[in-house]
Amino acid sequence: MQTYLSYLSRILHEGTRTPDRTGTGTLSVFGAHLSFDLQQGFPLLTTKRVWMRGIVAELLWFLDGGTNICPLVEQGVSIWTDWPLRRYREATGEAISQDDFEQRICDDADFAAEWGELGPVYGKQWRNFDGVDQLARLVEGLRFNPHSRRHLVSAWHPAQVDAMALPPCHYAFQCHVESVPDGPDRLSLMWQQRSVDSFLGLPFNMASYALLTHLLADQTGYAPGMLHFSGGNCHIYENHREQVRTQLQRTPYALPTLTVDTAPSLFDYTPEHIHLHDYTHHPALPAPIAV
Ligand code: DHF
Ligand code: TMP
Repeated sequence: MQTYLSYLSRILHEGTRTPDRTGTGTLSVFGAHLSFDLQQGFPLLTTKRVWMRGIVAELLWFLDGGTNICPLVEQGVSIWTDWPLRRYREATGEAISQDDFEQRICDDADFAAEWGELGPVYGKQWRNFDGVDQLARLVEGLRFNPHSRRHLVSAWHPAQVDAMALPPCHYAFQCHVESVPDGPDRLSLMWQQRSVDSFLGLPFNMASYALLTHLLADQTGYAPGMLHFSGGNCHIYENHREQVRTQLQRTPYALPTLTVDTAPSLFDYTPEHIHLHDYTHHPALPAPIAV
């Protein structure tokens, strides 16, 4: 995890002050690469608590093709609530609290359909990009044509980005199968991210793509290999600087590990199939999210 801390330190020391859409202000660099060997442990930060239950819920929701916050909210996961909530407040002028908004999303299906929708975001594009189930194709390709260089999934649909609550930040990923002497073949994954909230978003993204690699490996019989991150605009929000400094003073613990119970298909996993072991971490570092 030293690699993540060095990356944060680079943005802090070499980053340029850049205004941004949310009006918060950031320090940013353009272009960064991080690599994690999934054989060395599961890349969940230990220098602060990272909320694995939320990460699992979000990834399974993507795999299910979800684009409405309702199933997340029903599981007590609020990470996507801010955007529909803001839309509702702006459209109605009602000063509704987040709790009341989420309660209505859970209680009233018509309300959820109208106000909980994020548009054609990740889940839609992964499972139904103009009729193509990219994930089903990916699994078939990995099984039957492992050495293909076309194991690519794109969430970036130019004709639909304007209809999304937030255009995809992690907009594509590619898989790769590699033979290893004296062992099972390994499945590696690289994801592309155009915009990177390095303190709040990236720790989730790292763990989410690591988990996806484990699930894909479980479905295809390969062992998890390398995880690569390729970032465009990599930033630290001004109001996260103190938390970043605190984090940089902390000494990482050994990484946790992850095991997965096999499910009949990539689309049948539940949180009960996914087991995180030995997660020791420093205390949580709360920070405001820029909406
Ligand atoms: N906008 C911005 N500005 N940054 C993001 O990282 C971001 N991520 C989105 C949607 N929009 C975004 C989706 N993913 C949190 C983490 C990931 C995420 C959304 C929110 C978050 O708030 N994490 C906190 C609290 C987690 C908890 O409840 O324990 C954290 O401390 O990690
Ligand atoms: P933008 O659309 O103006 O780039 O704002 C999106 C913000 O959300 C930006 O700070 C990056 C952050 N983000 C992540 O870092 N990871 C994610 O998974 C998501 C959805 C957003």
